[in-house]
Amino acid sequence: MSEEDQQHFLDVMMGGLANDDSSVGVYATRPEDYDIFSFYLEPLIREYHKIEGSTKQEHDWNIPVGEYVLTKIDPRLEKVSMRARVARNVKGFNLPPSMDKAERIKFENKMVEVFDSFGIPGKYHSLTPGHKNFISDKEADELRHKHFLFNDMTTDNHLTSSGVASDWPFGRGIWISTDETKMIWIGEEDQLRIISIVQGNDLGQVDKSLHDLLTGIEKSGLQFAEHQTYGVVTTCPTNMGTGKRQSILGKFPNITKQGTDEKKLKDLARSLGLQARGIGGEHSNMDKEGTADISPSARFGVTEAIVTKRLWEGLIKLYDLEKQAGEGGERQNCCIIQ
Ligand code: DAR
Repeated sequence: MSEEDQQHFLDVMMGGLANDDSSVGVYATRPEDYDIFSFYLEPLIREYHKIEGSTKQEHDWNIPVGEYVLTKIDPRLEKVSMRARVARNVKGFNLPPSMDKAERIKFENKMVEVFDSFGIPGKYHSLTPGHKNFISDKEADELRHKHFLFNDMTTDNHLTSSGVASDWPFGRGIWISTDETKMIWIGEEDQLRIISIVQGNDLGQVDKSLHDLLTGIEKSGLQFAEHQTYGVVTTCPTNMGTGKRQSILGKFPNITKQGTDEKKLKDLARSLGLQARGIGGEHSNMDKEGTADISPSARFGVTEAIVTKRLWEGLIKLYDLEKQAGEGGERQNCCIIQ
């Protein structure tokens, strides 16, 4: 291994070496890391994503509209905050952990050109001092209050120790569509987080909105880094495959005992192949109504359509458990999917 690769291997490990609470403890620094360091990363990926034997990531965006409708679970679920996002990294650039300030700014400016041409009305807000679209801390906090903009990355030890947050806030920003249902983070954990947030009850609608945005970006000619086996290349191996996370903000006051027992909801969610997080996403807390961000755990070895199906099926079970917890009892086995 060359000295340069030895340094990159150490950089890949830094997040885990510096944070005892790491789950996988690695962040790739370049797309080629997944091949150069496959002796270490392949077993880790297969273990994390529970992949046995040979598998090749497939993509499928054929997701029905009008089928996964939350009011079928409970008529009160009429207006729910539904989110879907994909992580993407563009060929020809390093991954965020090893970008320097100049590369981060170059990437941001490349994306501004895309926003000016991809035909979806919206506005780019830059955190880069001196950028023509620069926004103040007050304006940035207003976008954070709406749960649009990501937090100050230097407040997350995983991101600072791994280099993901280096040169903050240069090369960071967010593009938001005029109707505020589509947005693109620039320079967070991945170069791009392509996001749709829809207030409603049809999971398929979020996917359509997200896929329209993704297609718009692809039409600009940008090529995303893909691995021949693992699919979409992402900074963290946990996001490999589809890079897709789909979630809703749901209320579970009974299971969480008004937000005092988050672990109960997290454990139940995990048993259903779901992940329960706080309302501000990873490493945040739920509120007194037990509001949590619920998403499927699987990202890799499943298609985009399966991710949505798993969310739907998991939610049916989770809301049934919430109803049982409200009735004071907890049946041993869960509901049958109709
Ligand atoms: N610091 C990583 C995070 C793992 C999953 N979350 C991500 N990628 N945002 C860890 O190993 O804990």
